[in-house]
Amino acid sequence: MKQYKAVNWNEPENDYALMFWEQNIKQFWIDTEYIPSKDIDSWKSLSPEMRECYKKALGGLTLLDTLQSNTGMPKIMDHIDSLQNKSVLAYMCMMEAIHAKSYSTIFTTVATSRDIEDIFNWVQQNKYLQFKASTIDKYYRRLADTDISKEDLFMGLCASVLLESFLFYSGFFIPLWLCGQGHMVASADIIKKIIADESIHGVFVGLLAQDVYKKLPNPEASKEKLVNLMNELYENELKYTEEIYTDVGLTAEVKEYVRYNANKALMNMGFEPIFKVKRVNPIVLNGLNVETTQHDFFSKKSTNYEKATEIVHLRDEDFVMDTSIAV
Ligand code: MN3
Ligand code: MN3
Repeated sequence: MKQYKAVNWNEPENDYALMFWEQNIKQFWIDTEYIPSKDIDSWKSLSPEMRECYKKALGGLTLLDTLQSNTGMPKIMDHIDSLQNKSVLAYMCMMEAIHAKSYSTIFTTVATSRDIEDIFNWVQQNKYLQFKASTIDKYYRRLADTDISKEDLFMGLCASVLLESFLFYSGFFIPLWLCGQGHMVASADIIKKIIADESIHGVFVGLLAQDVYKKLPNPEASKEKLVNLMNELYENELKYTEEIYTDVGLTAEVKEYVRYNANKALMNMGFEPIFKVKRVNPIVLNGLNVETTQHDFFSKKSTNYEKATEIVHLRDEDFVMDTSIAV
């Protein structure tokens, strides 16, 4: 007969669950604490092409957060033995639902009901977005069975890290780029909170993936599958980027940012970077690097946020990566 176990936080199950739990709690926020309506004048000052790009970027982000909340986190949780790690994933799952909702909080202040309807229809019909979602979901669906291979679990965890640390960034580019120049700053406060969360999610799920990787029967073959998946998604990101950024002339810079974050995803899973990155637009990096905000994994709340008690500012080193490694 199955014995049901209760989660006991007084006995550490591993050396990181409590740390991740506490860091997640420190980063807690809800969308309604922010005031994107401050951006209405800024929104009106943007060109129609820029507004279109921004809406599509946020629509795409909404889709990814919906998938992560509804499927990714719950399916992964089913296959994680540590009850404390499960609790961390459950918390992250709840934050994914807040993320998905927060884009609507931005939409409702800048877009008409008709506009909003158009964006959600566009998301449902855009082949690149649908490809992203269905490709990742394919790996999540394999986790629906109780009896899965170690490789299925590894690939499911990797799919999650690719979503968290890589696939979001073609969408994050435009709010950061605008904010770095003083546009849509209030909405960017929300986006930066999401980025801080995705950063910790990618690191945590990446650690879970690394744990499973050590136990794989044929790690090299599994790694090859991961790299193939990454390349498949990368090709799709390039096309998606062209579709939404060509009219605002930012395609080349977004692609560079996509490669930069693809490398970060690989590093979260314990692998070497494979993409050559020359120079990421400093405005986008500066979009994160304002005095009032931090994004990194060990950051506390934004100083814009009343409950902040202790602030760790971003340093330039947070963005430094070795660009000499390339295949
Ligand atoms: Mn999220
Ligand atoms: Mn996430």
